[in-house]
Amino acid sequence: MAKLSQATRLAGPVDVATYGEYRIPDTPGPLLRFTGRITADGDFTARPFRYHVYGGWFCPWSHRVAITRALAGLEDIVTMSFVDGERDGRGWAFRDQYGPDPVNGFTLLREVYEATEEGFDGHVCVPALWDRATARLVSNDSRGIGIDLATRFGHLAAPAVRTYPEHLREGIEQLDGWLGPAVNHGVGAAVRPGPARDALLEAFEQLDGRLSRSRYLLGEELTEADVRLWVTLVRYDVGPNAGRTVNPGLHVYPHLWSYARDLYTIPAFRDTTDFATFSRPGALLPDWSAPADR
Ligand SMILES: N[C@@H](CCC(=O)N[C@@H](CS)C(=O)NCC(=O)O)C(=O)O
Repeated sequence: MAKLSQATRLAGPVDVATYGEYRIPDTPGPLLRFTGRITADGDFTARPFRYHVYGGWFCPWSHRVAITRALAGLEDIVTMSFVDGERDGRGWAFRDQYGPDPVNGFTLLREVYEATEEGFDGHVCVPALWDRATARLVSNDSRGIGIDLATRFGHLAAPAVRTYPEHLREGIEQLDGWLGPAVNHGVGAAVRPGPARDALLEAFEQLDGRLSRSRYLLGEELTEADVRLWVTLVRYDVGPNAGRTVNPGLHVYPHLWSYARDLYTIPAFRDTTDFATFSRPGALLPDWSAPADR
């Protein structure tokens, strides 16, 4: 077979006139259909170069996986690529800026899902973990992907940080039960006055107190809990709070704000962050490089 040129493996420009606006499918049933896990001896085991993460620079859930992958020292072991930040009715696609699909050569992310399940009619989202060995998606659930990258590859890489250590798992998931709804999922609705805004600002207040007493959320060890929170914090003042409608900015919580900047000094966080991909036009970017003093 002739080798396809790069151009034939790109989706072509976003074309809403032809393909319409992207619509989240309203198919009944769970939207996250792939929830496979990497285990020590099951169908999906940890091997070098076996897995690929399809991500999006704009996407906080992909960002979590990108940070965890870097902290786990897996950049050469689990590959990752990025879809374009714009979409039409065809959904996420591979275009010039972040390049083609390096694994399958597909032009649309939808094809990755369809290659796994014929006629797939669910949610075509990033992040998604692909298995080269069985040629299928393992998971499109960022939580499971993050935990597996953090815990299953220790024999293949030297992690900079173990982000999901056993003794802190309960604390990490407990925090998630609170911060998931109040912050990560609540921040969008907080642009309007109401319970979501109250819960978000109350959470920020409490986090500020907590972070005045410890460097990270669960003490002196950086964990998945920090990764999960941070991807929302870094988007806050240029995304949902770009018009400063929710509050004057993250800086009104001095400990939370210096904690967020402290994390930004770590390459796994800094190098996986591209503000342009998630900033509203004209949004004022706070000084993330100001010394964190922690
Ligand atoms: N709960 C999913 C959420 C992932 C998600 O919402 N991804 C967005 C981009 S940030 C997406 O691809 N959405 C596709 C869609 O809306 O159909 C996870 O944690 O992995």
